Amino acid sequence: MSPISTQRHGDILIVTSNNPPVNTLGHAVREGLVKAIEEADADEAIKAVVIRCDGQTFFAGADISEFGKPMQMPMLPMVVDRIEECTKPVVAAIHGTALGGGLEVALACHYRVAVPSAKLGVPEVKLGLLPGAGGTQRLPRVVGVPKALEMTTSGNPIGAEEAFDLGLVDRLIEGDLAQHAVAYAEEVSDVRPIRKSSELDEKLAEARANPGMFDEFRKANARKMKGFDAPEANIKAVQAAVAKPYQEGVLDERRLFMELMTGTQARAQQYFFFAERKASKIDGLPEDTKPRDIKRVGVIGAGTMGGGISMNFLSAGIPVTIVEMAQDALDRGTGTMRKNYEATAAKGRMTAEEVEGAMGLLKPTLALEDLGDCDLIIEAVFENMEVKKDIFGKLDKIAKPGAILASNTSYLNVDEIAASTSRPQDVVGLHFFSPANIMKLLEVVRGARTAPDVLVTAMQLAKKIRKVAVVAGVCHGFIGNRMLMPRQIEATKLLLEGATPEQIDRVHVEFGMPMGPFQMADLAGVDIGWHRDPSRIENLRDKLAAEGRWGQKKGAGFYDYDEKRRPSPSPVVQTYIDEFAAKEGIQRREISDEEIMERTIYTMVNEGAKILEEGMAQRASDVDVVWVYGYGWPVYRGGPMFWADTVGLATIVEGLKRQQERLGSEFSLSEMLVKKAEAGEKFTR
Ligand code: T1G
Repeated sequence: MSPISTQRHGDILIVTSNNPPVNTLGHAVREGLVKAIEEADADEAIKAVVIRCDGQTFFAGADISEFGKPMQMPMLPMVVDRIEECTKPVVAAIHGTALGGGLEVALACHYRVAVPSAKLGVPEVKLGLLPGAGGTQRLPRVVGVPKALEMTTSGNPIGAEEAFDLGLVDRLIEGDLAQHAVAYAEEVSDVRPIRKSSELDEKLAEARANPGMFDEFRKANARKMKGFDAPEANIKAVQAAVAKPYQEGVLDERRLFMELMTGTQARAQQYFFFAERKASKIDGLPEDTKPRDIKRVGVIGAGTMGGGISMNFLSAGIPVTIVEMAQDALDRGTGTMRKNYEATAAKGRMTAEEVEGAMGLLKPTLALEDLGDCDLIIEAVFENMEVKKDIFGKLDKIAKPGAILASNTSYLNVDEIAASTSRPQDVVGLHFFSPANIMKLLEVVRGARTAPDVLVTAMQLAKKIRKVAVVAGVCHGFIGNRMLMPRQIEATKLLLEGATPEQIDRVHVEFGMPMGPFQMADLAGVDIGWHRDPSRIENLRDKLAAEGRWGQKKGAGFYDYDEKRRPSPSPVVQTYIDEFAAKEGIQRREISDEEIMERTIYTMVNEGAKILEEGMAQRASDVDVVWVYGYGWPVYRGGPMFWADTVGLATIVEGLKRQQERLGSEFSLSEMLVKKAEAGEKFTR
């Protein structure tokens, strides 16, 4: 049974796709669309055509799960050209998200009508690709080059109203979309010549008159596009649309598309598209597990984390009761939240009413007892086990039955925290990443006794507050921070052995990380986790902390900073490094970038493998989701485990063995990693 059906409505042919969940343009849909257009051309009684979709959305693009498999005719470029060649006007009726190939189908239609809530975009760049079915050639002809460049290289959709202003949508429909689309088709059924996007030209004039706009665009977006192949290919394809007629420009598009499609970056980003969605699934839970209803959230602690965490819920319209110990801390915390919202509003990303709306849902208090009506309580206080156990003991008496009790701890043992209550089944870890209102990652730490419905509630709530949640087991540092440890240990040892902070950070930044280990330490705070005793100096970090070199916030850390927080190598720190090296009798030497890679990135992969063999992560792709969303691992490398597969696990094992001596006795190779390497297996395919 084809997902494409046709029906007559007077002299209009209505072509409907019913291909849940998002009407992807799989083979059967493509075949059905061509047949429907042929039916329209063959029958004189048909005066015009409407193409629409059942379900949640208009076509949401090509079927990504078909990529890498043998191509099945008709391919999408042929389908869209066939639609445009139809001898009767074709109208696209758009709702939901017309994305990628979906928007390309709409662009090949001669007219487009949409409901105001619809979104239109070309997210291919997020998959390491470009619109490969004429989109790079038709879109600039309809919306102009500047907008086409922005849409193709960002991958972000625009709303139907903006699309209407740009001329991408011809009419906004209030009411029944199908009915109004048919009426619109009647209106245009005898308009000749039929308007074809591929033949439009006037909106290209601006770029012809100002060819420098492409390089200006490249310069203005260099930072965002750094390391990615696809954005530049999108720009080149749009340039071809300006320089050549459609029939030629589309050949450039196809060549550029195939170059991207066969590259590692596209495979990595397509892998990550599914990895992100798989992370929300928890294996082995009873199918019918229902989430608990979360009407009000309590947050303990109004510091950086508590305030950021609260904002996530307030922005999603969920009321929050926030508790602090002292009025000035409470006022400081709520003041910071308001300031953050106002900064967002100043950037036009929120209205003043929305700011008031969010802050209006906040109930500040000094009384822990006020949390008695909360359905979820999140503790975000000082990272100390005794403090947390004391708080959970109190919560056990205050919280209502069935309330979920969560800790935002980033390292500590959630089972031990749970044991300080009479309801361990209601206890879970919700590890947000700082700044909590910005970072998308949420590690959901599953205690031994955590109930299934608590986990299901956490995953569902994560989606509601626009976080990407990953389930982690109870171990020191869970997934992300646990893999960070070998990296930090080796990076510090490398300093004493002869590398410099800037060399180590450069290797990581060249790899594609947003910053290296020491830049990250200076940003987060060198004093994080410091014992606060300036007389106790056991290592380099103690020394820096004792000297007040706490990082950017103090104008000095591993680097020196000027008033604009621009870093420069610190001779003082180099002296400390030399002193520690001398004290430990370390003969300093020239250290290669390769050794830095092997000792700081290969060791992370090894730790990821241990996390998997201990069952502390459900799947390798979850580890990748943690690192892309929690630490900025370059998505065009897929994540540590996907990347290790592309390098080859045998190469990883070889490199670690080469460093075995320097890694020291506390390092051990993961058995799973060695076994997979020997068997020629992979983590992520
Ligand atoms: N291909 C295959 N499966 C897809 C898919 C796609 N394009 N889009 C969604 N799914 C699956 C998804 O894996 C999930 O499956 C289910 O549908 C619901 O998705 C030639 C080459 C449309 C905004 O990049 O942005 O066209 O987990 O959980 O939150 O130029 O899905 O249920 O088994 O995300 O309501 C371009 C990608 C393709 C759009 C809906 N298009 N999709 O969000 O649901 S490349 C895209 C989305 C292309 C042409 C090029 C979102 C959504 P499961 P979901 P949602």
